[in-house]
Amino acid sequence: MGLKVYGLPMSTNTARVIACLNEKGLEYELVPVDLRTGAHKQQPFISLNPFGQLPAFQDGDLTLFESRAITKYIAEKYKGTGPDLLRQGSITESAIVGVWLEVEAQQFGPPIADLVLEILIKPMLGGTTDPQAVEIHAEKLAKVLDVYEERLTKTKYIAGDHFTLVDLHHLPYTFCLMNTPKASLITCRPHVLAWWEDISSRPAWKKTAEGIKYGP
Ligand code: GS8
Repeated sequence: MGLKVYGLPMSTNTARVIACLNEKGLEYELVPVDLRTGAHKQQPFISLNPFGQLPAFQDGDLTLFESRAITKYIAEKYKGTGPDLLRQGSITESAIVGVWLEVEAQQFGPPIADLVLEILIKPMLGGTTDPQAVEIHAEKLAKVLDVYEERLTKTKYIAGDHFTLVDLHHLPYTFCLMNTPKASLITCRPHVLAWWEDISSRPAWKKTAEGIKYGP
């Protein structure tokens, strides 16, 4: 049985999983889940993810949800294929990957998700952006990016001198941010910008991004 991703290419969390599969050059089947009809809150999808959120993933009899746990599984199972995304050959390098995986999930993820929701998703769904909320989320994200700017003066990628799962996890939301006026949060920081240009020009991400379309 092959690999199955349940989700949508324009869902950031689904795109995180697709980006990982593309880095590893793996074949998979994308099973669309229609958010507009609420299919994610109903059977059969909630048997795959009881929280009713995209994505879910199947590898034979194994069912997973939470995009970051799914990518970690893929990176471990296919460690011999494509880039070494977890640096497991070295205890120290893999510990540093672990640190920055947490930073992406706990520090970077929440403000960028809130910002993208406010600026990009709300208007797409017919709502209105709250400019005050935008500034609050942008300020929180700026503080995280200041740490990244400093870090990237010392290392080429976030967890060291190699592209890892840490960088990959940043791709979907940063891609969304770059389609908004708040792209300036990235472009005004030279090391963050150089890092973004590097990681977003990887063929696996370009292929993933082709599926992401905004607007009607
Ligand atoms: C978040 C999933 C999520 O919010 C993960 O997989 O990383 N921590 C989880 N999914 C959104 C789609 S955007 O990618 C979703 O399903 N939203 C609809 C909802 O929450 O009802």
